[in-house]
Amino acid sequence: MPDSKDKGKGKAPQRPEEGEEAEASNKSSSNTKKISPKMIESLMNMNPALKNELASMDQDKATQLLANMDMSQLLTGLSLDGKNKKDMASYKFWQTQPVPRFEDQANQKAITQGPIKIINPDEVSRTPDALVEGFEWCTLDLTDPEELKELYELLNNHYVEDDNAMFRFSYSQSFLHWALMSPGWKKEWHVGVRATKSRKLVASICGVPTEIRVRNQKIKVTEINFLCIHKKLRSKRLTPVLIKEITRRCYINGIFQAIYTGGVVLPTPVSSCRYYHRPLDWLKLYEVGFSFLPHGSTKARQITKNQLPEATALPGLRPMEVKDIDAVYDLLERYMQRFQLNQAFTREEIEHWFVYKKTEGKDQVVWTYVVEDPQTHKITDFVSFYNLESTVINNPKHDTVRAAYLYYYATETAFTGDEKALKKRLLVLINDGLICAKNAKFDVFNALTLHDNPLFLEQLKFGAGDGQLHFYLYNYRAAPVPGGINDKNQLDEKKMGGVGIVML
Ligand code: MYA
Repeated sequence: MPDSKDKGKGKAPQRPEEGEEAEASNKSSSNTKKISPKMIESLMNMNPALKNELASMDQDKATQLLANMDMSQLLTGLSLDGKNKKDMASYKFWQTQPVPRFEDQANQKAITQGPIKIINPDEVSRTPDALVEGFEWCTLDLTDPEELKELYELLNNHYVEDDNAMFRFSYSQSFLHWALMSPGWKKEWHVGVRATKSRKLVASICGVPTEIRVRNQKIKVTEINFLCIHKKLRSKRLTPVLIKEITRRCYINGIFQAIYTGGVVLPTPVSSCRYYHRPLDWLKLYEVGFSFLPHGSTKARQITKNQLPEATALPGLRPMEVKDIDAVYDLLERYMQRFQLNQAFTREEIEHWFVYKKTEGKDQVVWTYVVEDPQTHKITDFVSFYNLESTVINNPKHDTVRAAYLYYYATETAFTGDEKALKKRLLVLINDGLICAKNAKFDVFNALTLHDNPLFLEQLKFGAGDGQLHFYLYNYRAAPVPGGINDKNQLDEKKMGGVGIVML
């Protein structure tokens, strides 16, 4: 089954684990015992240190050893020698960067939170490093529809795919506009590389400014995304050059920290979450090879199992409007503070990220629904999701899968201190989100194990995916933050309260 490949973001369509649904009642057994050959292959790609060590062993011995390691070891770059030795040496570039080393992060008691390196912007070079002959730097002007289209085309052909090259993310131009021109955005942080002769855009790395809180410390950061290299230019060490260039451009602008995510294990995740998938159109997902028919089930049974009511349940649920901005801002701000790592939104950002304004020629990217109490007219809850389609590669029947990704949500019930009531409320609120997504013709609803999601994922029939998403901070040290999963990569309500940020 596809997985977050070594270069992937862990976000391309990830199929629910084979047999997961059939085994739903047996969740307490260790996942590592059921590890499939494909999963082993993906894990190896995510853990080069382990891969090197296993290369010299025969397959049976390697499989046996893997079965005895737990998922967190496999995912965080631990090697096999039993001394928890982690292999920084294999990261030739990352070992030179101001990021925590694996061994620092394991020694949680010694972690003093804060910047790793103090940067003096006056000492930062005013010119980029040279690129290899035939290529040159460019700054993308995404307000120019032509340049937006160029980035769209680069990503559409070369961005994150699943391991079996069955699906590739297809960020729409409207999506890129939304994601990369948020309040305070800077043109210089939309970095490209062009082939000098043909002028063709062959690589990108982008950032937008925002503020996050790490255990109540507010930090100005750049959110880095859309690192992409044309397939023909892979494995030429262009990535470090791109990362150094965007770092230089951030430093010059007085930003010394960044946040980013990836499916690949790098030094060193501050948190890791797992993907979950809720089929909305099970038959289509089956036809494109995303969903399996669990052993002993039938197509009809799967369709029935995943059916949703047509009407939402919460009285007062309606699309968010401009007039709701203050109420959502206030509610989300309080809700966010319940998580160790969260986004400190401004009012302007709330408007940008959540309010859909119909514009001619632009596809809808974000759907936000508020719950307005019919009596008090107070906004008591909200839920949002965004649209990220994937191209289906080489399928005779379908070209795209329309995936809704759970974005931010919040409810007043969270502040009652009653955990059971919170769970009950979220089951209804998120189920209403599923219904809205189904009515908006989405095929699947994806969510990570962040926020309070472990409270509802299984009951709402989300299946565990094989994709992992790691969260990273650049030039900032912080003790690990729980990601809603335990050492066996299973949902764990005791591991909530960590990640409160959703990265696109
Ligand atoms: S994650 C999405 C990444 N994009 C894709 O997966 C799209 C499809 N794949 C590709 O385009 C290429 O395969 C990429 C690698 C570009 C991923 N993040 O050039 P190389 C390291 C960071 O020969 P290639 C997103 O957008 C690798 O470990 N590093 O490799 C967030 C090795 O270093 P080391 C990565 O395969 C991005 C080196 O690159 C990643 O041709 C956040 C090899 O370079 C990765 N996803 O191309 C970036 N993948 O020797 C960090 C590989 O040490 C931002 N590598 O092992 C940091 C903050 C910067 C701003 C700071 C401001 C203060």
